[in-house]
Amino acid sequence: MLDKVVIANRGEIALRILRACKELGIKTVAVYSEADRDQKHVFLSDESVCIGPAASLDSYLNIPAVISAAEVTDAVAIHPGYGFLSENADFAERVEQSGFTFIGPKAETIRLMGDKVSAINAMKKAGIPCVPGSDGHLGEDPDTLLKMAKDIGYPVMIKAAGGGGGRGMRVVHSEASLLKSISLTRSEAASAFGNDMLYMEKYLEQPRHVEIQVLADEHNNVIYLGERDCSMQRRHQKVIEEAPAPGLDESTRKKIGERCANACKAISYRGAGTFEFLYENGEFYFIEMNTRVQVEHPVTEMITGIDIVKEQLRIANGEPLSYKQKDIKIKGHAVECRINAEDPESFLPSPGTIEHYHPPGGPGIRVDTHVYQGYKVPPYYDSMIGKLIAHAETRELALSRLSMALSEIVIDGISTNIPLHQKLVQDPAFASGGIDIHYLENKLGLK
Ligand code: MV4
Repeated sequence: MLDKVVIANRGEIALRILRACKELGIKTVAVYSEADRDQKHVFLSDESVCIGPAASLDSYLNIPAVISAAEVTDAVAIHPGYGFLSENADFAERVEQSGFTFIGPKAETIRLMGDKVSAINAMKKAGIPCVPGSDGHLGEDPDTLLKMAKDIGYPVMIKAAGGGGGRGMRVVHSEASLLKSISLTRSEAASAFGNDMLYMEKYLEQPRHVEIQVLADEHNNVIYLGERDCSMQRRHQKVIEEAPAPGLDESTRKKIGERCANACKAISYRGAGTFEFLYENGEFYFIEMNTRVQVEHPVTEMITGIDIVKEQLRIANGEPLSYKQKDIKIKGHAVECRINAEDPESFLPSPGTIEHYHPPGGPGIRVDTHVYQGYKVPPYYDSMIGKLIAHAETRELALSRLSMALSEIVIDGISTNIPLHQKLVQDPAFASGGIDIHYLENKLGLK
């Protein structure tokens, strides 16, 4: 097994990775910023290295600092978690060039998926259903663009090839605004991503966000672990995720899952990965692929019994997957609430000291968090302070357990979005299952 791993992240995912390493007998190195000396995983790691000041750019995003930490501690591999450097192809490349194992796909795969046009082209070729749209990048000729949009049919969406996760895109409802919208999106993309390449898709009006989790090893074995529905979101930040997706039947799951697994083989994918789809009228439309472990991976772990982070570590060590597709059985239903340190009304961040903390418990309850009584939520990073996950035989019971757990939690001293979650898990439309990606924003707008 890997001897020693650097955990190049912070917060709950750093602790999650640390626990997976410990279970596999792997030594751990925590790297932390000056604002994160009191992180729980720093206390629990075998070694720790301060890699710079609070600002992410000077610490968690500082490639030489992270690689130096691996060098001075004699580590063999680096786990990037999510966010920060996790989908930075240059980082993955430099990690490998420095003689360490990057726990994730090959740098070239990260690069392929980072350019959304090359990702879509690769997926189309590999048999993944995509949104009807432009074949590659948009050119400059106005007549060609107008004809393309007309053929696709309005509304269309203009997206930046260098964007993703909701950045750099625009809906166009009619011919009158097409060319203007393209030039606006192009200049925004140029300044935001340093890449002004664009593409065009049919705009799907009321889709759900359904994503497929896969695991692939270096021996051409690939499995899919079913799907997650992440439609409950606000401004491209997921709020509640669940698995399986309400109303998706076993044959549909098998069909799209097998396609994703085959696509992984076609591109020699390695590691954990997620195919993001829009799901509308029973059809899947690929939009992006994530090459990292995701925030919401626990709901998949709960319904499959598979430890995704341990599998990432085994794969990085060159081992074959611990499971075959026939071993994967979906058991029950899991729902996750992202707990943020923020005002539940204004959504403004609420950093500060946690004066009292009482976690919830009981059957089927999982809490992934790094916080503890006396912990100070710093103002420098993402406001997510943990995740509450409920698992049960049925979706109804999972929601009821979630509701109970939310009412048990005590987090005093800062504001959290727990009151919002309490309303959402009891919301009739959400409770009936299958809301679309606009549901939450519409609900919040109507208040
Ligand atoms: C779309 C779309 C509708 N039609 N593409 C937003 C994030 C990025 N990953 C892709 N996104 C979208 N692409 C077409 N052709 C609607 C969205 C979208 C969205 C997608 C997933 C989850 C939340 C969303 C919120 C708004 C828009």
